[in-house]
This record gives sequence, C-alpha cells and structure tokens, in this order.
Amino acid sequence: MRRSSTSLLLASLLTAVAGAGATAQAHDRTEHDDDGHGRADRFEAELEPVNADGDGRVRLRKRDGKLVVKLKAKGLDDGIHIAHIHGMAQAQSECPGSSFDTDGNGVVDLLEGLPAYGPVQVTLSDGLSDVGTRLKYRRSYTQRDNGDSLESLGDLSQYAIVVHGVDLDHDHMATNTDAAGDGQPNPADNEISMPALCGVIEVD
Ligand SMILES: [Cu+2]
Repeated sequence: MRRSSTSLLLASLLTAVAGAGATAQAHDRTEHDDDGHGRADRFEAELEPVNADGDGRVRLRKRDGKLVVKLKAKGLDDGIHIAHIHGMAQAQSECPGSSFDTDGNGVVDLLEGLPAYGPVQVTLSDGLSDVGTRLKYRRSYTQRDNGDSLESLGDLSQYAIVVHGVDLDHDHMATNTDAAGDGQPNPADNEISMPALCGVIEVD
C-alpha cells in the first residue's frame, strides 16, 4: 500500500517535472513594480529551511483570473528545484518541523511532510530549467495542476509553498532520485522531491 502510493506520487511528480516545460502556463516577465491600481489580492510567503540551508520570499498576486508569482530563493544546494503551492482548502497548511521525520533518517521527505503542507495544487516550476543555488522568477498561472480554476483554491492563505531539491549524497548536486543507490523509488532518498524550503502563504 505504502509502496504503491509512494511510487504513484513520485511518478506523477517526475512526470510533472518532465512535462512542465510544455504544460506550465508560466511566462517569465521582466520585473517591474505594480502600478498600485486595480483590486489585486496580495499574499506573501517567507521561505524557511526544511532540510537544507537557504531562504527566500514569494509574493503572490491574484489579478484578472491569473495568479502572478514572484519567487526568490538563495542558499540552496545546487541542483534541480521544482516548486509548488501545496495544501487543501479544508485545512490550514503548515511547514513541517523535524518531528515529521517519522523514519528518523534526519530529513523530512516529500511523503513525511504531506500531513503538514498537503498535496500539490499548482506547479510553479517550469521544470529542469530551475537549477542552481538561487532562484528568481516571475510567472503567471491561470489554472491548478488538475485543470480547475485558481478560484477553486479559495483563500490562498490556507496554502504553503514548497521548494524542493536537496543534496543527500554530498556530491554537491541535488539531482539524484536514488541517493541510496538501491534501485527502489523512495522519497527518503530522492533528492529532487526532497523539500528544501517551505513557507506558509499569508495575506500581504
Ligand atoms: Cu512540492
């Protein structure tokens, strides 16, 4: 049961990574300040470490049916850094502390953190191009990963943002999906799905 749900989750996550370049409604734009007009709903999230060093800040703005996201992070392990809005409309999402490390291996992996931050709702990453120790992008989104409208998320301050990608095998790159080298799909040693930073979304 755990094995199959784990495999399914990892498969869908990796499919999302591989296909994100084609499917994400993401557009990098030139940074510019908002003009202050209009009735924008503004939110922000401070990104703090889950399993690795680093920090960051995300600003979110709902406008004309779109969600504009400005994400900055630094101090990450070099490698691939996918990012999502996680959560459930029914529950306030949180960021997992070390008590969520139920297998006691020293990291809170993707599955262990799920009770805190909930499932993926919106993929922010555009896939394999989000690499390095720093991230800085401004992208807009028009729908959830499941195709539903962004409005169906309800209040954004119920959600959390997770940036993934942690170097576990100490090769200075967060790219290995099987850091233990045992050939088994397992979130406990998947560097790409491993949460690096997390921040709860709050009204700005
Ligand atoms: Cu995620």
